[in-house]
Amino acid sequence: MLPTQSQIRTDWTRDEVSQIYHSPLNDLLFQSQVRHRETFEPNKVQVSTLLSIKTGGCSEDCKYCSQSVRHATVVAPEALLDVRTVRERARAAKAAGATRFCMGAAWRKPKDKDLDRVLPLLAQVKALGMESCLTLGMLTATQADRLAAAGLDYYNHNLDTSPDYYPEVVSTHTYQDRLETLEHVRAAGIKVCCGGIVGLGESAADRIALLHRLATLPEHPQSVPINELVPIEGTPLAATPRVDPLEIVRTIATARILMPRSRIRLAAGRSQMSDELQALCFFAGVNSIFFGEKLLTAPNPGADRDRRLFDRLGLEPEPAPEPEPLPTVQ
Ligand code: SAM
Ligand code: DTB
Ligand code: SF4
Repeated sequence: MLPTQSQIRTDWTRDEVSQIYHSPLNDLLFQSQVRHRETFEPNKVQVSTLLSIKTGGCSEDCKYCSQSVRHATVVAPEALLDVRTVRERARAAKAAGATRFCMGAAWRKPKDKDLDRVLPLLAQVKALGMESCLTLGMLTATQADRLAAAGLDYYNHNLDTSPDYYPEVVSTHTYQDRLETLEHVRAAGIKVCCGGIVGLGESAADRIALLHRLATLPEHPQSVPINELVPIEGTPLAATPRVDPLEIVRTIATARILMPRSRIRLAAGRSQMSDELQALCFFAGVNSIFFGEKLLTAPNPGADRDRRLFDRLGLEPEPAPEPEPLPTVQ
């Protein structure tokens, strides 16, 4: 029998978050594992696959990103993928065990006519009975409503770091812009996928401030991706020293305690992590990953390595949830 579930709180103080984050690691991991087991099956992991549907050429200057026009990286701009390619990639992802298909576009914000072209791609994913996720940049309220009406399950839009550190990493849009898009997505009734990056050169206080922001949104994001920076040649952060891996574990465990019913995804960076570090991340509260050779432009562990990892840890991919009916258009 599952233990009684703890209360969901969106009124955490920064001090409380800091105390949790800095507690002795054994205490932190014990607490996060207890929270985890209140809601989730401890050995089941949700599996998503990512596809970049529109790569590169982005006007924004996010210092970590391979797809910004401001950085000379190996990523060449590409046009939006066609319906057939997306259908094939989604089918292959489903056959490989993914239950959610996430499509990303390197836009600051989509134009309405961009959305006209994305909706048929979304329809392909829905037709396969997979959960859908999009990340297209900033959205207006009307655009979020359009995506909701089309049956989009999740929208990814990360806060990425603390409000104080954000301007050190991005200058072409603001934290407030990010918060407004999140508000539009939430108001439209789309599930929110929102997390951040560890290893941007931020301090522990910045990671704590990010976690505090996430856990005090009006509702906890249903999905919280924690990325480790994948250093990309040609970006300003290419030579950033690697963060202490235990800081990633602390970030995850704290997220699990603050947001006990949210899925926490170990997102970018698994290629550069040992199985042992990933094992600690699962123990700390991760129950979702990206599966497949590639993230958007950077490598991800291949299927073979992930099958071995799941075998070594006794983990199992979680079956797809029952699809929700499409909302009726009034
Ligand atoms: N353009 C949209 C946006 O910025 O929201 C969607 C795509 S963007 C690539 C999505 C997220 O990927 C970013 O917010 C960031 O968290 C993550 N990301 C991008 N490049 C990364 C890198 N090199 N290492 C780790 N995470 C990265
Ligand atoms: C998220 O938090 N991580 C994913 C997804 N949301 C869109 C993206 C990771 C990108 C990693 C770098 C790359 O592939 O270019
Ligand atoms: Fe553009 Fe998103 Fe990359 Fe920023 S993170 S440069 S907005 S694709």
